[in-house]
Amino acid sequence: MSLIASDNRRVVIGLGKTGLSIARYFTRQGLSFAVADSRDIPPGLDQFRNEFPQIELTLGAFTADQFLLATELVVSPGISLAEPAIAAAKAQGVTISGDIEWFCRDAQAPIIAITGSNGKSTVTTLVGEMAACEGRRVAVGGNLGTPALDLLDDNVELYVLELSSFQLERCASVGAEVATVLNISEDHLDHHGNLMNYHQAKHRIFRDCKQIVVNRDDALSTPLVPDGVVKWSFGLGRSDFRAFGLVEQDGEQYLALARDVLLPVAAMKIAGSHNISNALAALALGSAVGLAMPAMLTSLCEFKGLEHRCEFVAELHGVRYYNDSKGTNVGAAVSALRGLAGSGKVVLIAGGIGKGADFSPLMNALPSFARAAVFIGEMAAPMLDMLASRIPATISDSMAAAVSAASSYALPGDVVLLSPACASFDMFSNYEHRGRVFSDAVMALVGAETC
Ligand code: UMA
Ligand code: ADP
Repeated sequence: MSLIASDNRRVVIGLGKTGLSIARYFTRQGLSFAVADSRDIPPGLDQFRNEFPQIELTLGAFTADQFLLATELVVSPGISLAEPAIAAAKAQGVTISGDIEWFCRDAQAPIIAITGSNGKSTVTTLVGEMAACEGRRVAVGGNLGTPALDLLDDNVELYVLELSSFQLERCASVGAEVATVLNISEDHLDHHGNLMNYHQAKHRIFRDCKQIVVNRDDALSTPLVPDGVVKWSFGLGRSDFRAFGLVEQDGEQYLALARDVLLPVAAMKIAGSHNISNALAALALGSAVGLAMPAMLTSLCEFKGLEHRCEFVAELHGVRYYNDSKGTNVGAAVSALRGLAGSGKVVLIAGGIGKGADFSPLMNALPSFARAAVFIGEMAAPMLDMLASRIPATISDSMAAAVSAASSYALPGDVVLLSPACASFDMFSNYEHRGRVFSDAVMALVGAETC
């Protein structure tokens, strides 16, 4: 039996931030729709009932034939397309789309589209700040912050969108002015099944784009595109034509484009080689839409980085504590580990929900960069096993205990780094919550030791 009335055959699935933004958009467009969410009490329920009292809403577990009479399912990113009720409808020819598809069809200004396994939020924010610094009317959002459809506005001159693999897999064509896959390393394999599917979902960002930005240090970031598509690149090697890179002069490293030396790396506040990559990627994206170099360089010098991304928390007894709670996959944790290991060593706090990842790159990196490791959450015991005593390690059952254990391993000059390589939902409501609990535990330690 279908719960969808015959004049209501477009169904918005999911009532989180995305579902609400789609409902608002369809209402503005005068399009009829119904809404379904598999939860009994989804997060946007009260807001939805207030804003859309007339719209049909179905709550609770999806049933196999629920969507068979629909013409289109507009599916939120958090819901798998393999969900049996959705897969059954798709097999019957029901169109599947998502918010980004609708956004891209309607957006009147150029779109800078950004995806990748890591660095998306940093680069998206940076490009947005560069455009604002130049005085462009820019709208920034997508997977980061405001859902894309809530950004649509005729006054906007430039859209900067962070896009996730979930959003891209349900978008037929982005049509961006410039698109990039910043890098690819394993993530969300519990959802995509394998790296190939994840890679394919990410590369949909290049569909119908006019220009691309590729990472010379990551072959998986390069798409096959027609000859007419303009190609920019970034990488930590030498610069070249339309290729941002690094040059060394008098022992100092500089960001550069072709033969132009642009900015000493030391002038930026964000640290680590992964952030140099992010800065070069942002310069390439900004250049592709004609942002002026002085405005871009001013923004680069001013940008302090985002919360929960290699964020400095405090120093105690010569040990610096960093919150990288957004390091939610193995690639991110490895780059944070490399980036923050200076003259001392790192004591790493990691663990949580593993998302089906292969942890061997992290385990292999630990002996070179880390003095010790403290594991937490669901992955704690498996990670301890995988480490196989290559460095000292222990398991803690709370963040406070993990911080205390890490501080007892650390020596002056070391860094204690929370970069979990995992999702947070086993112990925390989200990565921000995990980061705050870590920072609070560090500050409590500082308070106790300095009283
Ligand atoms: N859910 C159900 N049943 C439903 C609908 C959703 O159980 O019927 C569950 C999902 O399984 C998921 C949760 O609800 O666990 C949220 O899913 P959603 O699609 O309703 O999420 P939104 O509130 O719409 O937020 C989404 C993005 N969330 C996800 O992709 C999981 C947000 O990215 C994004 O900011 C927002 O749209 C606006 O575009 C968050 C995220 O974690 C920050 N993204 C992942 C990441 O960055 O790694 C991809
Ligand atoms: P995303 O939005 O893709 O999750 P963020 O900019 O929020 O990316 O950064 C998340 C984490 O990924 C950071 O805390 C850091 O550990 C790591 N990271 C950031 N930029 C890069 C990069 N270019 N390469 C590898 N890891 C990175």
